[in-house]
Amino acid sequence: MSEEGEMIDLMVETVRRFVDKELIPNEQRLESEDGIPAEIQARMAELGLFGMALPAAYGGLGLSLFDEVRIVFELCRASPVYRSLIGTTNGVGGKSLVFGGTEEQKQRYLPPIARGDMIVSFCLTEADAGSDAASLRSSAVKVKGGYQLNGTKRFISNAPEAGLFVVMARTDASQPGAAGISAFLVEADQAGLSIGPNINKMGQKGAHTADVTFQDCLVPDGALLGGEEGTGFKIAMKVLDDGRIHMAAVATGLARRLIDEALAYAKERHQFGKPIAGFQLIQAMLADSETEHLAARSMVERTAARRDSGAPITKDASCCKYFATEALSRIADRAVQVHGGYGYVAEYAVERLYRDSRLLRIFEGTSQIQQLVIAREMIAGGN
Ligand code: COS
Repeated sequence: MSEEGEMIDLMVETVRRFVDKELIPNEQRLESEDGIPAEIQARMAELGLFGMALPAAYGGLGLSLFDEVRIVFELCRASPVYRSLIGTTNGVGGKSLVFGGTEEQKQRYLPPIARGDMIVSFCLTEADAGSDAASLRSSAVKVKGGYQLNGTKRFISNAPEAGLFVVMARTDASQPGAAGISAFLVEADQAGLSIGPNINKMGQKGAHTADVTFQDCLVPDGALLGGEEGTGFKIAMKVLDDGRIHMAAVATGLARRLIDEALAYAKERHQFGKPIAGFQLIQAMLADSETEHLAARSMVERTAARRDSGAPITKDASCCKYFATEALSRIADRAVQVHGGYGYVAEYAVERLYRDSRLLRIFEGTSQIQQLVIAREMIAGGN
């Protein structure tokens, strides 16, 4: 095996131990302390997790997408709240800079992001522009020396922690669709930027989501991502392609955990004089979940490897996210079912993970948007 292969294997093993020894035992604290304890965040930074997908030239680990998903499979056996904090630095936020930033922008922002010193948030969604992202109405009007931003972004992950916001706003009011949208890099302390209260979600408590408002927020010309107007939407779609594979890997990791919880419980819980794992109706649920997990993992690994080889993967990225997150919901439901009444009470992890799982079929493109992308690409004869 190559030196690089050995290094990745070692990192996967290190993350596996970290998950079992530190992340899973501290899961209850995420909700009670409403956030990730500082010492765990520091350890995540030490392991390089904030910059694992960012290029080594800017201080990241420079992992391929294939290696990234291997790490994510392990990491997401623990509460997805941990992943959430590094999700936007390695994903939609950080990769916007990698794919679309100028050299100067990359040099300025990527190193602190990779170190875990600067969280990035990705601001695309608005109250009236969710699935129809290209209809967004936030504006960026050209003024002397920069742009003036106005508008409110909704459901922004990690907004309270963020040091930098990648903001999609319309620079050309005469273009109502994608072509009029540009991306901006807005630092958190910029006058005119304000963060709303943390939104009380069904699950993933401890991962923060808030609205971000820009009111006459003046940013310099250098804040325009890539230095070119009209490219914002395409950059967003490109980072979402990778993001959807990453999210499918999150679903796969979480599915593994739920199956492990269900299996362990089925072996220890006795009814009718024997462990319930001995009953075929329980076995059927375990087998269906294991099969779906293997299918999801195989799809993710194949698509990540194809993406690394430079193949177009828009369709397959959506297939992965669609299948893996829908499978996760079925697997989470079965895990609760195997636990019976205990699956419905808060002391058991499956109750929390069931709620956490539900978000995956919604964010970074709903299942219905994935279906739409898949069918569109099929009809257009795409990848
Ligand atoms: N990669 C690169 N470019 C892409 C792309 C991709 N994956 N997908 C679309 N584009 C380009 C198109 O080629 C088109 O460019 P041209 O006009 O030069 O041909 C432009 O972007 C607009 O694309 P399209 O016409 O397909 O846009 P639509 O408004 O029809 O919307 C969907 C496309 C629905 C797929 C998009 O709005 C979407 O993904 N919505 C969900 C948003 C989402 O995931 N939100 C989650 C929150 S953000 S974490």
